[in-house]
Amino acid sequence: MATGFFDGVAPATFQHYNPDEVVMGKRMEDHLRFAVAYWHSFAWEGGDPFGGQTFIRPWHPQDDMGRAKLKADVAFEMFDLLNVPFFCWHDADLRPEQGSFADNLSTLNEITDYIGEKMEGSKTRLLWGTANMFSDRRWMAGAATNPDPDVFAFAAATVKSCMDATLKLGGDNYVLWGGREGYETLLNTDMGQELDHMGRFLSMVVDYKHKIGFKGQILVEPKPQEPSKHQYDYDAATCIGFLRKYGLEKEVKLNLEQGHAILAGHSFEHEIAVAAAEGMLGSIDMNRNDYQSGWDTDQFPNNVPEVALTYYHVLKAGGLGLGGTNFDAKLRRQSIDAQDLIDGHAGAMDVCARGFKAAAAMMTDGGLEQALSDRYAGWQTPQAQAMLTSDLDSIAARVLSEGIAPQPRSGRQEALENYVNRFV
Ligand code: XLS
Ligand code: NI
Ligand code: NI
Repeated sequence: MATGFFDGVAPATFQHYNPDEVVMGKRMEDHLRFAVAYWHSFAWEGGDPFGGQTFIRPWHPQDDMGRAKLKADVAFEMFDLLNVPFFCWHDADLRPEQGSFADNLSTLNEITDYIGEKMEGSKTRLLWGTANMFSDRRWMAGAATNPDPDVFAFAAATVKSCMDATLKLGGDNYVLWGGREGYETLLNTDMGQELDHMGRFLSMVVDYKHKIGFKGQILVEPKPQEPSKHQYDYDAATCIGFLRKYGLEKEVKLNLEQGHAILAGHSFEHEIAVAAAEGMLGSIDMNRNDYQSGWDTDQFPNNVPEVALTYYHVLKAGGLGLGGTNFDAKLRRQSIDAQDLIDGHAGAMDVCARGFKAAAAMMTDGGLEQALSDRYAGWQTPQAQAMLTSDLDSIAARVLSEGIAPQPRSGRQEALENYVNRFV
């Protein structure tokens, strides 16, 4: 029976997103793999640092299993209305408020059984699950990096329970985002010890993945700060260095987020290109930050030229694979209607589809790849290639003997920007 929450809501309409349209030999739905983020759409109540709840939902307050099930009913109604292939969750989004670990475990098992039954009647699959180890006060000094070993133990038990639930629901990925894995002040922080604990913790996650036969990807999600002043997973490059140090580079990939890239002083395509260069692009959290406020505003994406460059680099990297496009985005707190939830997601899907098609058209046209191969053409010569296995002495001798004198060439940035503009 329908909950009635979406009664009277106008259906999602799309100008650009057509799941069945074949682009570069594959259905658009299978390229983009859109996912709804349970937390922003159903758990967040509309608060900001200056005010509390603005959304009045029939499943509030979220402290009771009956209302947790109503929330799941509404969520699956929205997945159907949007015809969205995936969703993502934290444990704390799904089940009632946290108590003891035993309470958390039994409510998580109960609600994920319930969600599993709902999935049988729905097309929507699980893109990823994760543990919320940042909201409850027990996590205030970190989870795996907490100075208190009891918190490390609680974190290990929590991640185990969330990996079990992800496996049970057939998830394609398991994500770790360490909002409190960092510090506020070095005056009370042993950074080296915390990093070693985080590396060891992640190794245990990987061991457990293999033990339970989880075939999905393990992903870490970089973010430079907020809520912690300094987060250890600062950006893609920092995470890659960390994974290599602890020998996890073959086991763990990255879940990259548009807004986090901006907070780290990068473009989103920079982060994707860094991960792709290492074969570590796992999945993306698609959203948009306000460029003036300097914090993680988690808005729905609506900038087509930015999205086009994002998907251009995703396509260059070979696509999203087991990953997807998770809308880690929330309504503005004045957008209090059920209709706003539909409009936010449908608009985001359309913007991504439009950007994606522009990216595919640029790939097919090949103009940017041609410009790249022209720019690096000098490296095709045997002398240039030989330099890469040579040494400074021999190269210096050749510069003298051949009188090598570089001739600067235009980088043609404006022409390339004009080229991109023809597609977006
Ligand atoms: C917060 C993160 C979070 C992760 C999942 O900024 O983006 O939502 O994606 O814990
Ligand atoms: Ni985020
Ligand atoms: Ni995210």
